[in-house]
Order: sequence, then C-alpha cells, then structure tokens
Amino acid sequence: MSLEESIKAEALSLGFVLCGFNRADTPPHYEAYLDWIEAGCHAGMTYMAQPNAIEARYDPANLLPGCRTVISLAAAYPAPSGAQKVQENQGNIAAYALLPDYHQVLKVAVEVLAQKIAQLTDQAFKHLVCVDTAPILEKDYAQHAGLGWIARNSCLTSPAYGSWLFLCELLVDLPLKPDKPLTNADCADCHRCQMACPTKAILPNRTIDARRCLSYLTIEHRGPIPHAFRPLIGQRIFGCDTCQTICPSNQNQQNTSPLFDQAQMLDPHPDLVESFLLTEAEFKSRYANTPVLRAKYQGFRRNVAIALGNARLEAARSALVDCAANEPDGVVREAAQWALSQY
Ligand code: B12
Ligand code: SF4
Ligand code: SF4
Repeated sequence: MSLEESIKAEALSLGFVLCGFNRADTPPHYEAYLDWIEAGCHAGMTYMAQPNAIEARYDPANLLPGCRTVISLAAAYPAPSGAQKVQENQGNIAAYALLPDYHQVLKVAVEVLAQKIAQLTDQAFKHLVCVDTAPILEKDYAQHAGLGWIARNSCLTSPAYGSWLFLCELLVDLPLKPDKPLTNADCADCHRCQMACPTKAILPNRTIDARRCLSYLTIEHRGPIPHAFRPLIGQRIFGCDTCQTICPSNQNQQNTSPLFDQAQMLDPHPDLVESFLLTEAEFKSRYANTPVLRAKYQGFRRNVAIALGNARLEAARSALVDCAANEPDGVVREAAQWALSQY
C-alpha cells in the first residue's frame, strides 16, 4: 500500500466516509469567492470578508506555513426522515443540527488521523485541523480532491453519499500525491433545487446569496428578520434543508458515519409553544453541545415566534400576547407582535 492509500484506510477506519488529497494551491474557484464577497452575498457574516480571511483562503500556507497538502475529509450525517411530517404545532430543525456539534466530533477524529500519519511516516511534520470555521474554501478543495461535485444547490455532493456530509481538512507540510476531480458527476439539466428554494437564494454560479437564504436568516443573522422573508420561513426554527431534500442525488441516502453511531439525536420537530416558553437556562441545557446554540436564545425565540405566526396556532395566542406586551428583548417582542398580526 502506498502512503496515500494507508492514510485513506486510516481515515475510513476512524469513521470518515471520504478522503482525498489536494496540492496546497489556491482553490480553483477562488475568484468566485471574491465575486461573492464583492456582491455582498455574505450578508452579515463579516468574518467572511476580513482582509486576513481573504488572504488565508488564497493560500493554505497562510494558515499553516510550509503547507504542502490539503487532505479533504467527509463524514456523513443522517438525512431528515421523510416519514415524520411536520405537524402544525411543530417547528423544524435542519438535519445537520440534530447531532452533537460536528466541530468537536470531527476535530477529535482528525487529530487522531494526524497521529496515525505520524506513525505511518515515522517523521515529525506540521499539521493544522480545519473544521468549518477556518478561512478555507472547504467545498472547493473537496471537489478538487474527488470527494464529489459542487451541485447547483451549492453543496458538495457525492455519488455515494449525496450531500448530507460534513467537511473538514487536515493541512500538512508533507507532499502527498493529489487525487483527481470526479468526471461525469453533475446536475445535468436538473434545476429542482432552484425551483424549490422558497426565497430564490441559489445563484446561477452555484453559490448562495446569504441575504436571502433561510439557513442564514435563522442561524447567523442577528436582529429582526426582514419582513419579506418571514412568511417564507414556514415552520423552520433553525436552518433549512429544502434544496437538499428535493435533490435526486439525496434520495435513499441514509448513511451515517460511524463517528455518530452512539450519538443522541435531538427531536427534529419540537413543539412550538413549548419551545417559545423555554427559559434561557432551559434553552442552553436542551441544546448544549449542538449547533442550535449558534442562533443564541434571542435568535431561537425570534425564529419560533415567526414560525408561530406562520402556523397561526390558537394555543400560542396568549403566550404571544404576553410576549408582545411585556418581553424586554426588543427583537423577540417585535417578532411576537408580527406573529399576532398574522392571525
Ligand atoms: C458561510 C457558510 C454558509 C452560509 C453561506 C452558504 C454558502 N453556500 O456559501 C449559510 C449560512 C447560508 C450556510 C448554509 C448552509 N450550510 Co454552510 N457553510 C458556510 C461556510 C462557513 C463557508 C462557505 C463559503 O465559503 N461560502 C462562500 C462561497 C463563495 O464559497 P462556496 O459556497 O464554498 O462556493 C465555492 C464553490 O461552490 C465554487 N464554485 C462556484 N461555482 C462553481 C462552479 C463549479 C462547476 C464548481 C466545480 C465550483 C464552483 O466556488 C466557490 C469558491 O470556491 C462553509 C464552511 C467552509 N469553511 O467552507 C459551511 C458549509 C458550506 N455549510 C455546510 C452546511 C451543512 C450548510 C447547510 C446545509 C446548513 C443547513 N441545513 O441549514 C446550509 C446549506 C445552504 C446551501 N445550499 O449552501 C457544509 C456543507 C457540506 C456540503 N455537503 O457541501 C459546510 C462545508 C460546513 C462543513 N464543514 O461541513 N452556510
Ligand atoms: S438552504 Fe433553503 S433558503 Fe437557502 S438556498 Fe437552500 S432552499 Fe434556499
Ligand atoms: S436538485 Fe438537481 S440541480 Fe439541484 S443540486 Fe440536486 S441534482 Fe443538482
């Protein structure tokens, strides 16, 4: 077995489902990222446009001096269960957020992979683990290393696993033989995701206008959500999976990485009224170590209030009236007032 094959075998045995190698060059679609920033598609995610982040994405050596190889890795998470329809009294949480926080789970596994590589090579080498938050174009490297293709919905999609994947990277100063991008994998004439996207956030060049994306608005956006998007949020209270659930490449994909075998999963459809009435301590405890905390208590209750307005639940009216009159948090109070105006 070559060193590259041995590393891939170790990655799979650690619970990753895909692994591939890139030379540590500028990612092939770096210009698309610059255009995206220039057009303001990053919305309020100012960290995406910081000069040092723009520089870091240009060259992985800005993250790890001497970097020679970007090892791209993917772990699979369970697709949303089609069997469980959202009832009118329930909210919807995106599938990726139902598991323990992947940043932590994947980081530990990639660190172990680095140790295994040290054993395999029997030499000291520098490395850096990146899981989501580092300034690196994860999808671009993953597609270049042959893990899948960038689908029209902007997600890295694997012929074997669909797009229900988490991506991460191990940067190393070792020269490893690069893999090749896949050929014959693409969306062909399909445009289902673009048609299904409630806010038309998918741009023709396979990037997303975050200003319109319900995932951005319910997770990353702070403050009031623009009125035009509120009815389109439906009962989503954290994230959006619409452009993935509609995708033919995602049908019958139920693979889960062994990394999540023992994981306890959140209820994907929590009761809306109960969610609205959670205290901050209850919110933090229920969603401890899960991605849902990213919305923060304010954002979560804002989202639930909007979902209640869309569901027009009679059972929620008194809680909304009370919130609209007495809630000290202005963002949540305004969302409750909007919700009542929908009844
Ligand atoms: C910012 C961000 C968001 C933003 C913006 C989304 C976006 N697509 O840019 C928001 C908050 C909206 C978001 C939403 C989601 N996100 Co997000 N997000 C990120 C983050 C941190 C950066 C993405 C980025 O750099 N965007 C800027 C644009 C310009 O870059 P890009 O989208 O990577 O696009 C590149 C390629 O598509 C390529 N390209 C452009 N045109 C073309 C054409 C062809 C032919 C090719 C080959 C390539 C190509 O050029 C671009 C630059 O290289 C990444 C983690 C990371 N560090 O990369 C996670 C990441 C993309 N998110 C992820 C997930 C899971 C989600 C959600 C599914 C969560 C949810 N259920 O709500 C949604 C999916 C929405 C969607 N359809 O993309 C996963 C995606 C895994 C996958 N299978 O692709 C990532 C990789 C996190 C991770 N580590 O697993 N996200
Ligand atoms: S995540 Fe939802 S809102 Fe965002 S692009 Fe996909 S379907 Fe559209
Ligand atoms: S729904 Fe169709 S166009 Fe959209 S990502 Fe899937 S295959 Fe591509």
